Amino acid sequence: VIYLSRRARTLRLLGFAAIVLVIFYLLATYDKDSSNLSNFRLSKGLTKNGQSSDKASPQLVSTLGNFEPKELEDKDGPGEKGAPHHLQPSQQNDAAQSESDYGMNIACSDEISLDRTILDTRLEECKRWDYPTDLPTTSVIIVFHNEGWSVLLRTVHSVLNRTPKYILKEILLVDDFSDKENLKYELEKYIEQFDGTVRLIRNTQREGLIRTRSRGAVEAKGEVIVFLDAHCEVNTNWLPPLLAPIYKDRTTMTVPIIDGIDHKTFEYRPVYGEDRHFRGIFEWGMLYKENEVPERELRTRKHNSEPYNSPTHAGGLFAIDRKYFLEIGSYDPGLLVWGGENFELSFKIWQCGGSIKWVPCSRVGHVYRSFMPYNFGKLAQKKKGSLITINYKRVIETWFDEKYKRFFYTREPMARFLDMGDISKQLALKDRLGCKSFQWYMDNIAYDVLDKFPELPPNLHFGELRSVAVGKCLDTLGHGPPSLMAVQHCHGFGNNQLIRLNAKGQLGVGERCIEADAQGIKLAFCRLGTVDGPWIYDEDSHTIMHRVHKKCMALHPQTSHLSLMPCDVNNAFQQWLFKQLTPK
Ligand code: LR7
Ligand code: MN
Repeated sequence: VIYLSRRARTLRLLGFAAIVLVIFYLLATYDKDSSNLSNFRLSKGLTKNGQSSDKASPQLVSTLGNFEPKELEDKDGPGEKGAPHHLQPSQQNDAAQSESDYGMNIACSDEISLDRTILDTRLEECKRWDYPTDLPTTSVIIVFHNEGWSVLLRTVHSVLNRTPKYILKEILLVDDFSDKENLKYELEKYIEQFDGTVRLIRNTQREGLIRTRSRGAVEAKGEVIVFLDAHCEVNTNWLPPLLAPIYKDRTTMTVPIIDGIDHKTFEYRPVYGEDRHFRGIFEWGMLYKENEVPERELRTRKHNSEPYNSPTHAGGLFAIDRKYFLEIGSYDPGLLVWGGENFELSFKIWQCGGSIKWVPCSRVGHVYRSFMPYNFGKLAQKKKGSLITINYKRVIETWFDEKYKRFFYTREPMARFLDMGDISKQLALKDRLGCKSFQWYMDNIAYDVLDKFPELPPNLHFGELRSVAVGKCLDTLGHGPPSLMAVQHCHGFGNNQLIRLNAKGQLGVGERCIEADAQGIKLAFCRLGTVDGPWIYDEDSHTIMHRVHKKCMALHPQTSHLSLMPCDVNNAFQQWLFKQLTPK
């Protein structure tokens, strides 16, 4: 038996009491919502547990905040202050050529300074935040495939010009197997001037943006990684507001507000006016949507410029703790090229104990292209449409509960037949991280989705809708709403000919609805928040009746115009057959 002096015993007791207190403290501060990821929280990383929250939280001050530039540059020239730039009539050929090569007017961009100024589109209040001064170092990762030179490099310059030096560890350019000549040696030469701050690595085959980003995350050296598309311009003091929430809680991912840069004139335009906040949601075909932030969410904040929770994000632009991103498996490596990865990451983060915040004080401009200028490469020798749907299918099969999977397959009936590959590793990851159900996510985070996109009634029929009289199929012709529907040769691929009739009388194509007015049968926007419609299909006579007008869908024998006519069950021009399709 070891005999302890009274003093030593007291010390031991005190030490013991201290340990008990610490354990008690840890239990008391154990956040139930994120208990599944508590091992992440306690692991070495950016968690600032135990640090006074004053230091970790931004403070609103009465003067200019700590990272604000004291004055903004005032320059004149093409595109300065984000103004639209117009080319001379003689340059229209170059403009047209670059628009068809890149989906944006690179000829216009080429005339604008790489260091151009843009308008500060933030809320006034944003200038008065003091952020923690020991923010984590950051790698800005820009993946690219055949981007225009001046657009790519303006992205780089804007980051260098508008980011505090000691936070910016590096800009990591990841080339996804581009074949444009100037992106080879010339680019390597160009970035030498930045003395290693700008690093370039290259894929040895086309990987697609999703895998290329995951590779960037592995190669990055910063504590936090920020992804940007290769046609962005970051705005004033964009980075500290993205880093602050991550610094406080390393399982938070942050998203800037994305302003628009016009693909023809490069005008920089704020996406929303003052005082309105939006967040990312989705409809059941997994199309990305934005919705005004519900009161319930806004109320949780003290100031209008503070970050707020969002169910998901557009995909391209966000910040996340690097190790956390790798711990949650980065992106599902089974996702190919483009699409769905934003949902995969969002569901994973929320369901497995993390959070996503949109940050009003961080603004980044993005060029929305006129069309996608690249194909999907050898990796994906399938049609673009079905490839993206395969990605969606992997994501919903991994993260949705049965009930919600049904909504997806109702909206995308062909997806049932697509081969999504093996998702057992994703399911194992979900299990290992102890992630919550999709129902939990819908109830607590994405609670505004069902208001906009209610539960979908089952389809009574889906497939192509063929006219008995002429053997042609109902077709949108690829036009957006409002536009007249037509009939075309039946191609069997679905797409613009994939028609659904649900149990509540709604006739739909993709996310759109088919309606009738005096002009004829039309493709229309579905009324937000509704899933019903006026149509009744009679299995015996094969007519499609409009319940309100009590008339039937009819094809004009001579003009092929579609309209409502008094029902005549014996008229072949009013008879329609649904034919179920399988992917070709
Ligand atoms: O095979 C490819 N390899 C690549 O490296 C294809 C693309 N890329 C690069 C490309 O050069 C670009 O830098 O990846 C980046 C994104 O590709 P874009 O710009 O063609 O995508 P997008 O802006 O049309 O689409 C949005 O959705 C994508 C879905 O996978 C990505 O998440 C994009 O990052 C995303 N963009 C945004 O979120 C910006 C806001 C737009 C919106 C809505
Ligand atoms: Mn983009």
